[in-house]
Amino acid sequence: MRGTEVVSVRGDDDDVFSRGFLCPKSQGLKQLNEDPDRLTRPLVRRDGELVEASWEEAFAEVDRGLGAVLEAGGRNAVAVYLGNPSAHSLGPMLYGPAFLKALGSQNLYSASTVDQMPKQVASALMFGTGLSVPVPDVDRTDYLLILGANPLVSNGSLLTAPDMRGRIRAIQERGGKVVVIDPRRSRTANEASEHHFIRPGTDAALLLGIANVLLDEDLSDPGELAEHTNGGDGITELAVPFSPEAVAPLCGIDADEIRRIARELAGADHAAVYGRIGTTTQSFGTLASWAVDVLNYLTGNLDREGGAMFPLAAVAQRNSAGRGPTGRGARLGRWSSRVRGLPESFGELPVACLAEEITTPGDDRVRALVTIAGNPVISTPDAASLQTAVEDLEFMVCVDIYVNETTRHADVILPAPEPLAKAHYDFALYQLAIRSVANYSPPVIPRAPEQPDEWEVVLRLASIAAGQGPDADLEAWDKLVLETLIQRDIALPGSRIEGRDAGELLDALEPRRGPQRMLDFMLRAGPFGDAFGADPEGLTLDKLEAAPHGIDLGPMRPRVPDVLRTPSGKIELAPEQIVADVPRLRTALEAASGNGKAKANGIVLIGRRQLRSNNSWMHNLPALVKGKDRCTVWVNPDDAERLGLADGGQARVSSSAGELTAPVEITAEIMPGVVSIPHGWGHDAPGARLSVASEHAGVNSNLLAPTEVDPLSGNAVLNGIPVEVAPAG
Ligand SMILES: Nc1nc2c(c(=O)[nH]1)N[C@H]1C(S)=C(S)[C@@H](COP(=O)(O)OP(=O)(O)OC[C@H]3O[C@@H](n4cnc5c(=O)[nH]c(N)nc54)[C@H](O)[C@@H]3O)O[C@H]1N2
Ligand SMILES: Nc1nc2c(c(=O)[nH]1)N[C@H]1C(S)=C(S)[C@@H](COP(=O)(O)OP(=O)(O)OC[C@H]3O[C@@H](n4cnc5c(=O)[nH]c(N)nc54)[C@H](O)[C@@H]3O)O[C@H]1N2
Ligand SMILES: [Mo]
Repeated sequence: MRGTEVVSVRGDDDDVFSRGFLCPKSQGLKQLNEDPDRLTRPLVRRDGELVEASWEEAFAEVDRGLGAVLEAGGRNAVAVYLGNPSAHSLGPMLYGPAFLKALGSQNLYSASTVDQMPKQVASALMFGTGLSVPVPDVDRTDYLLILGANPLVSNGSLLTAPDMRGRIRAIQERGGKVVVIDPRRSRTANEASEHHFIRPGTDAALLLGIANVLLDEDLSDPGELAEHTNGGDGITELAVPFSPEAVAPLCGIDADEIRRIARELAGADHAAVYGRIGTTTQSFGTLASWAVDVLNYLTGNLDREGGAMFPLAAVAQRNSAGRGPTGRGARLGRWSSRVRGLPESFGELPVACLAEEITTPGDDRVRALVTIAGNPVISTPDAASLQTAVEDLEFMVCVDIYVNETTRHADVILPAPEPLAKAHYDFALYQLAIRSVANYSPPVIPRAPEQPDEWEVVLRLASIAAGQGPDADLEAWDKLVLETLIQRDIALPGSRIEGRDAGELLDALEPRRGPQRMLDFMLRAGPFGDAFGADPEGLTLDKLEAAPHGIDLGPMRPRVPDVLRTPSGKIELAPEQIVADVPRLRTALEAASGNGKAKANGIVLIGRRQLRSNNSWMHNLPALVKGKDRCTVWVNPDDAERLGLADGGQARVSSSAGELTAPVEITAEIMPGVVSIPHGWGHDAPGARLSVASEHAGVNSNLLAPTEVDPLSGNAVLNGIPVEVAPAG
């Protein structure tokens, strides 16, 4: 920093967790700070144009627009979409729930249903909460089986572990093995000991094939965990039809290889199976997510050092709140989407339903949309339909930093401060981290003049949704949100502040306000906290502020049974809902048997997450888009020849949802029968204000994604989409 100018962005070598490792995207932060397209003043639509307005005018307009829709159509007429950055920003994380509660709409959507919802549903059914996700203990394992993840590019997801390249090399250096299952030879696959192409969407069958071998050859040994588990016997029966010979034609992996992988997995001293977005954004997402942990269990590696373990976070973790092992369990299917009748998960509906909820007439039809840090027009399926649908809305308000493909349709855009101007503590990532870590970063630069903090924007929206108008008493709202949290915690049996006096705790948090006060409370009441005096050595925000490189709280430790929150107090290895979906997988298996060849001729589409992209929104930063255009269709040489495609030529790719044209790259890194297009592109929309991104527009791959979902979780099927590919032009 020089004054308020950002000079450079560097890693912190003394950081207790990252040790200075930085993702290349971090270099974008400086350019984001300088980006003239980044919004610093609200925009309001006047005579069809988005023009600058004061904050007061903007909130008055939101009050008018949302108020009118609420009055005419009721609560469900307003839908909300929470995008990915909102899960990593204190304002929406801490105050978003107050806004949603004030609004009271069942039409809540988020990026979760184009991402990890299947893992959350499987985890909730098996372990009791949606974020009870076992994480591979990569620093102590000897065998890591990775399916559908590319942590060398993504930096690890549902697995917070900086520098996965170094950690993967370390496994191999200590004599261990890393095996990658992916329809593409990814960077991670290149670093691995072994890589197998897999036909997209077939991971659940492969995993059950491995389970079949473990059980058939008597290699399964869950050890002491069996005492804490229901349904273990049921697995044997479920796995019977999935012999390696039966699943091989579907998955495209030889039966002998499947047997060998199963034996090596069982034979390793410490092994972990890890599945990520390739295993969730597919038709059998929940089954695959479940089967990953069935294997961790069968091999005796669940909740064991070097296996797949439950992290313990310093704040906000449901599975360390109160007392285990019994709990309320999964909260799923309490209501359904109006048009297709798809079930809710953890309070939200599948975003694949959003367009039809806007366009289909009837009571409770969505007439207004609030987006917070999301670009659903690019990032969610059947993009063309959603695009048309949002044009049809009566009112739309976006909390965002750009006029992009989604926000260009807004009536009001409320800018958020840039990341460097916000305090940061990553609630979500720490719940999935291979070590318990706490690190708080205060804002490093001041906010733009008059720019409220993001939590203040969210609370004003809450006040408007509650019918209290735009001039909310933020101090009172802030206190109310905090008090609700405190009351819940002191009433919770087994909580570290059970029975304490709320007033006394509030006083102890003085003079902080806003997210800092909330965070201080959560740290202190959390598992490592000072419990407001009970453990003076424990964490407080003061302590974190005095430790700018973070505080390391140790490696993962076994947590069963206390971590469980299922009604039975046991691990549910064969939850009823999941077992009921296995026949659908058997049908796919039977369809592939015998005519595997015919099936393999059909081309399917997968995505390709890129190192210098962050889903759809970092393409306006010159450092991250320079070089040759990256939005290309990858085609295997055999397919290219058969289809008459030339490297550098154009291909027309079409699916049941739509079609697009993009340049071809021929490469043996993609499996025959599979093509790959990265998501997050398509920045040539009229009215968007993305001067750099529009020069590297690319195409939106989600024009091809149909609104099909994994039935258990409502997650969109973004991988394994049947397509036709032909030369264009
Ligand atoms: N085909 C296909 N589609 C995919 C995926 C895929 O693999 N394949 N991946 C999916 C996944 S995993 C995800 S998470 C989603 C992501 O989809 P979304 O959650 O919709 O996220 P983005 O498209 O990245 O858009 C983020 C928005 O937030 C804004 N923004 C950035 N920082 C801030 C901030 O601090 N505050 C506010 N208020 N706004 C901010 C940006 O300008 C942008 O408009 O995409 C999904 N879509
Ligand atoms: N640089 C960068 N980092 C990011 C992001 C980004 O956009 N850019 N996005 C962030 C977000 S929001 C998320 S959710 C995470 C995601 O993190 P990861 O899950 O690691 O994401 P991907 O790199 O997309 O890896 C998914 C892999 O699955 C493969 N795959 C596709 N279909 C199948 C299938 O059916 N079976 C199997 N076995 N594999 C399949 C793909 O080829 C790909 O290699 O990354 C985060 N980190
Ligand atoms: Mo994501």
